[in-house]
Amino acid sequence: MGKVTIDPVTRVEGHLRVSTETKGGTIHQARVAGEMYRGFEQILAGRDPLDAPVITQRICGVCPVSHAIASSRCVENALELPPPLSGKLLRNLILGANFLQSHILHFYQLSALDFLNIEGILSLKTRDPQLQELKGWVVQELDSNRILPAAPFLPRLKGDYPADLSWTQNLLSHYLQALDMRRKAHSMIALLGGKVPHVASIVPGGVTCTPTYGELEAFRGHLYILRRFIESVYLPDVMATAKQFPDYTRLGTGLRRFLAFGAFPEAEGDWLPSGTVDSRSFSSLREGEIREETAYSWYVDAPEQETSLPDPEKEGAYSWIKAPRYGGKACEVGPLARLIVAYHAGQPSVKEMVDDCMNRLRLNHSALKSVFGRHLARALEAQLLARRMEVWLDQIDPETSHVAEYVPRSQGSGSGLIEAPRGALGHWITIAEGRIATYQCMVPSTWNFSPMGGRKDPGPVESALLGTPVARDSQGLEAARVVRSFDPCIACAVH
Ligand code: NFE
Repeated sequence: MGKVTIDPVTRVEGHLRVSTETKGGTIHQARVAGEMYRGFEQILAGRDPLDAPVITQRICGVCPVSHAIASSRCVENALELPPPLSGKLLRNLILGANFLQSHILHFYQLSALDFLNIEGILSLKTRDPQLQELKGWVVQELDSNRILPAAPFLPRLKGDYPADLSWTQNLLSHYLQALDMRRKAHSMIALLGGKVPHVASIVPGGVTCTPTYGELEAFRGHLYILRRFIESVYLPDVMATAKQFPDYTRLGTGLRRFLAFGAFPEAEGDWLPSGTVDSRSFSSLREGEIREETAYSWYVDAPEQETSLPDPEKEGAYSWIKAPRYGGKACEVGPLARLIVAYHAGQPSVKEMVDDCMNRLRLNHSALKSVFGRHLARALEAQLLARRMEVWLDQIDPETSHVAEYVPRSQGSGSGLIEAPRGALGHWITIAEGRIATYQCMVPSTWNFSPMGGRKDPGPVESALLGTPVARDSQGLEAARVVRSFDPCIACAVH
């Protein structure tokens, strides 16, 4: 029996601990824990409901757009302020740009370092100028005899990094290019929403920006470059990396139960559908099935009313993350869940794209439920989304109003269910006497990184870690690859 704890998991926002126990060379028990309480729901009580989208954006610097939209939607439902179609389409463009930057960030800056043979690159002796430049990133040369490793490339966990140095060099060379692409995505958000992470234009009732034709064309120019990068660099890089690590197209399977809230409204309904898939069977979403459990979380138990009152001394608890359940069951959320729900709901463009990708990789569709399935789902979604954003852009009429007229109301209650880059996101509000009475957020990483629920049932990441083979002298790299495939954001998960 061996134990490996990663604390903190690096290259994530927030504080995440992963503890594993191994028996016979594989992980047979895993616990994931969020380690810092925040209390946004308490901060919101008593405030003006129109301030909720501004305050909840501060939950996270990676996905403020998603919180702004979920928050605006719950206030809109509570105060009966439905946004016009053009407001929804502008939000789609702002959120879409946030998805693109988030997925690119996740693969290149957050995940790729778990796979790249950096030491192999340093051992190469050729004078190739590109190689010399790459070496310059990963070490700081003091003089000809002494070198210092440079973060974030070195030092790193020991592991089975591949011998293929031409693939390594190629992927590493895209690291900086990816940073530039992310900057373009942020510029797109700035054109319609304000400088990230303070997206000012998303309000209950719609979007307050009034983009000119010139600004829409500037947005289109960035989008074109991003789409080309996704199609010709990002997706091919993910597919090539999956080929280097065939084991990880089988590992990290997890629950096989998927949930999506639906995303990107159009005139005829959501472009990406909502629903659940359990054992390949699709069902429509029923909001009443969503609950948060707290049996192993440091919160006061109050089964009939959602609560976020902290209880740091709670016996048996091990995480500041709560345990959302759908119909009493843990569910995986995120790009893979969106893809699988859309596939089983019969969305034709998703089906065609997934079938083509799996054929090209010569992999069965079951390989999607894996570490590389999640990476592929992100890249495929980015490709599909970048193409769809061009359609939304064509539908924007700068001459029309993008926001509903505000009619004051002093009470109501409502929910705002959307998809954030990392998965299903819900905000719920009740308003009394013009102030927020209660506010709840259920966030993608809360679903995926949940601790055990009331039936001692493990959360999605805890399940996905089970059965992962680990090296005898493992420092946790195998577990880190599984964990990171879910794209953790613990700032969001705990909020
Ligand atoms: Ni802090 Fe977020 C996304 C939201 S995740 S990054 O995507 O909502 O849990």
